[in-house]
Amino acid sequence: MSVIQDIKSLKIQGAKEIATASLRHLKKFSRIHGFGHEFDKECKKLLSARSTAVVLYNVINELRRDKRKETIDKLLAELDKATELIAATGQQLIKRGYHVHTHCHSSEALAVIKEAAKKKKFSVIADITMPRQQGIKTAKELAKIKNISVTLIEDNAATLAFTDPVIPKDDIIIVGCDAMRKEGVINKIGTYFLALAASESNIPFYVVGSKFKIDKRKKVKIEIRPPSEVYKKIRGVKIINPAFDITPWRYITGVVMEDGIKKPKDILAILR
Ligand code: RUB
Repeated sequence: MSVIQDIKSLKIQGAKEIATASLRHLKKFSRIHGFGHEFDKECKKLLSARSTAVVLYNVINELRRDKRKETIDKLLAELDKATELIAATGQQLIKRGYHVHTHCHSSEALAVIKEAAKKKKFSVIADITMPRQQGIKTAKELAKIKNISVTLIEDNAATLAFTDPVIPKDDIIIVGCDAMRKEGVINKIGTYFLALAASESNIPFYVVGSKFKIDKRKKVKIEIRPPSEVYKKIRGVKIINPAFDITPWRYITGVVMEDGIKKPKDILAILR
């Protein structure tokens, strides 16, 4: 299978992973085809595979300004360094004994959680994340980490994690993001609902994202995925399957970035 197919099928998922897998692919591609017309065409194909997340767009833009193997290497190193810095900063949000709630599978949110687990014992509540259930990947990955106990819940049970003793009560919600825009934070479908519910119960809601998630594109298209991911064909019924939603900034407590924990107004200032 090609990298593009792996991205489309979600075998490779998450904004950062899509960008790093694409950069690695472009490095190999350029060895055979160089950095000319074929390379540009390959970049376009990669960009259209999953167009909502902005990381790939931002790195390809930088690469287009300086098309060299060294630029690819520099971008790959920067992406990894960003995660390392984010993890070091974000881990302080998680206190010993906390119940940390997360949605979908975000490598950057998980980096924060894993870093915190190096020194503290706590629990993580993972939403299953319908329809593609990326939460299972999150739960399995975190279950291997010493100091973390993991609970997997169905997305619609999330509000019970604010109020009900059956599910550990949330102390904090930490999610990743696909893009930070002036309208809000784009992340996996269901994030907005979670943020709304968190705000109702005064649970702090944090987003994790590197500078590569800053989205200055004029417009963004929310990816619509195949209806079959939601349900098989039903005669006379239209099925719509949007992959992401946009959480308005007023529901976000803070954003963990490489250089610290920012307030929504700080991000809006960067975006201006
Ligand atoms: C993944 C998703 C992740 C962000 C951030 O959606 O919404 O929260 O992409 O991920 P999908 P990361 O599974 O549809 O790609 O922190 O790894 O960049």
